[in-house]
Parts: sequence; C-alpha cells; structure tokens
Amino acid sequence: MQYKPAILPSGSDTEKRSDSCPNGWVKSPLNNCYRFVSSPKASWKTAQGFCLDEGGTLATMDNADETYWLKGYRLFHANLHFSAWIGGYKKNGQWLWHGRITDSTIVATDWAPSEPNNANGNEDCIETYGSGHVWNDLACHEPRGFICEKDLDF
Ligand SMILES: [Ca+2]
Ligand SMILES: [Ca+2]
Repeated sequence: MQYKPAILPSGSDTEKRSDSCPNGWVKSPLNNCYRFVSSPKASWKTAQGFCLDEGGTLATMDNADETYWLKGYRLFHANLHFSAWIGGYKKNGQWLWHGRITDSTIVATDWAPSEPNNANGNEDCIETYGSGHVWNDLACHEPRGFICEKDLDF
C-alpha cells in the first residue's frame, strides 16, 4: 500500500508557495527545501521511501547551521512540535546520513544527553524529539512523523 501523508492544517507555513521549493515544502536560508509530515506516523524505512519518491531524502543535518536553523524553525511553529525521523541511521556501527546515491558520515551531531544509548540493542535510526528537537537513537520500526529534504528546483 502506498504511503499517503495527511495534509497539515490549512494556514500552516508549510502550505505557502515558495519561489523555489515545491508547494508544501519550506525553503530555508541555506537553500534547502523541507517537508514536514506529522501523520500518519511511519517507520523510518517507510518515511525514507516516501521522501525518495518525492525526489529527496529524509532530512540530513549536514552541519551545525542547518541543525540550528531547522530547530529554530520548528520551535517557532507549534504544528511542527512532533517527534520526527531524520535521515540518520547506523550501519556496521557507524552513523550515516542516507543519501539518494551515496551515504555520508554524520559530522555535526545533536544528541540528547545520554544518547545514543541503543536502549534495546536495536536502536539504529535517528529521531528528533522533545522541546529541543534533539536526537535520540530509536528502533527503526517505531512509528514517527518525519521530515524530508530536497534541493531547490532550478
Ligand atoms: Ca541537509
Ligand atoms: Ca535511544
């Protein structure tokens, strides 16, 4: 069955049109486009599949600037205060950003205190959670909202 996200409530910033991001995507000052999906919640893999189908990936925090902009944006918008998958996952013990073609090593991290803790021995995907939208490693099958990212359309 194809994954179909719910449309966020009307009036949300994510529905505003942008010059360079598709409708439903938010443009950042760093010239990335983000799409916030709060429901229905999905596993990391299903979420990643949706983002790939949309021409992007689950969001990748490529540096501290990107992390802090996205956190600030979410803190400022009440409808974005949900736990969300981003594109980090663990492969052979190493944390990577999942790319459309190749993965990349995670350089700038934003782990919550005492995370990643691999709590049940199977926490191989990264969610953002809590009021600060910091990172937690979590079992990939857990249902969560998620954030996709793609490049600007030129
Ligand atoms: Ca990124
Ligand atoms: Ca954890």
